[in-house]
Amino acid sequence: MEKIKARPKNEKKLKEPCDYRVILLNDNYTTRDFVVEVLRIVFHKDELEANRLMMDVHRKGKGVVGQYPFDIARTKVDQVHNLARQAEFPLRCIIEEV
Ligand code: TYC
Repeated sequence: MEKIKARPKNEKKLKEPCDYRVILLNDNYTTRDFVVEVLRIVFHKDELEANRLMMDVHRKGKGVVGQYPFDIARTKVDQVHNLARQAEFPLRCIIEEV
């Protein structure tokens, strides 16, 4: 049987790109239905999970709605803010390095 060679000592390990959490923030003006829609459209949550997440953010003030590589996380944040702006809601989300 062929032996699997160990990585030579001087060979640098390639670092995995860092993931980022997307965190949704509660506010007193955005409707619950709108938040659920955003969670379905942008984060591909089903109805049940979207409702659960929305209520979790509503009760706790914020909550993680996904974890992605930086560019994807940033795009999701932009999508949320664009949808919120169009609908004239103050819904906000932020990213945080894992
Ligand atoms: N707190 C809002 C309300 O009662 C609902 C809401 C939930 C808003 C989650 C934002 O990220 C949010 N209408």
